Amino acid sequence: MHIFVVLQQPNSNNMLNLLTQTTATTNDALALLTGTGLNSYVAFTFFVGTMAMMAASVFFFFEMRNVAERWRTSILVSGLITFIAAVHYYYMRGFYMDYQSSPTFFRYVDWLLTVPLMCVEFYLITKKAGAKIGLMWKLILASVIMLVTGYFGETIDRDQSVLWGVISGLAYFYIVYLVWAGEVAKLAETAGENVKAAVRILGWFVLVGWAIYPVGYIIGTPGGLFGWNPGVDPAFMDVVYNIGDAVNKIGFGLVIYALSQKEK
Ligand SMILES: *C/C=C(C)/C=C/C=C(C)/C=C/C1=C(C)CCCC1(C)C
Repeated sequence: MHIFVVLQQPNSNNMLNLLTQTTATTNDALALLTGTGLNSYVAFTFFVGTMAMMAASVFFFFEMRNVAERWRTSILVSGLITFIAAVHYYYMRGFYMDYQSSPTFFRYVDWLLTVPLMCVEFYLITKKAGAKIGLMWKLILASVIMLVTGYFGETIDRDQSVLWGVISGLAYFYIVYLVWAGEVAKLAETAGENVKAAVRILGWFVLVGWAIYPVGYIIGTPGGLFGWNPGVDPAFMDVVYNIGDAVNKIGFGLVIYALSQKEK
């Protein structure tokens, strides 16, 4: 698609011209990618993010054969998380190249599909210790409430963004609670050293890795937090999200993969 944008530049009338010229107009996309401004970092991290998510998906899907049968679903879900993100990143990357902006909408669609799946992972790895299906639904419901209310506050009902943010935050802390002290933590306690250690690391992902999103929400809210607004460029938050997403989604899956290797 972007190639066509370049092809249709008025000064690229013939193929030879197109192949040999290096005028500024044909190099807009390249300049965006290789430049040093904040926009360039966003564009670049969209590219690398897309590739990383794709590579991780291939890895998880192929490694499903190499893990014990009882871990296969967990590894499949890890692959689905990065695969869904890869498709979104591919699209968001293209959108950014065309418009140098990254609508909040796409990120939320991605989150709405991937975050509940990450929550399902907690159920899957504690299942053998007796986790009930009800725990899975609690985690899914909390994550959906967190994201839908967050979306309302960030786009539809901006005036009430503090209220929506608080509701969303409560659902978030409920997930943190389940993982650190509630049902998930208790089940992990009886599931053996490896599962316990993995749940602990995944708990850090939820507590620290996921915290970049509410921080971005607060920074992007007019008036910020209690009237304090650091005035951060949205492009900066895009770079943070692009790097954070890769760590949160690929890293999360790798912790589960490592667990499956220890528990052959
Ligand atoms: C791969 C994507 C992930 C792990 C996204 C996670 C997103 C969140 C934990 C978002 C949380 C939010 C709040 C806790 C309050 C403000 C609104 C949100 C949705 C940004």
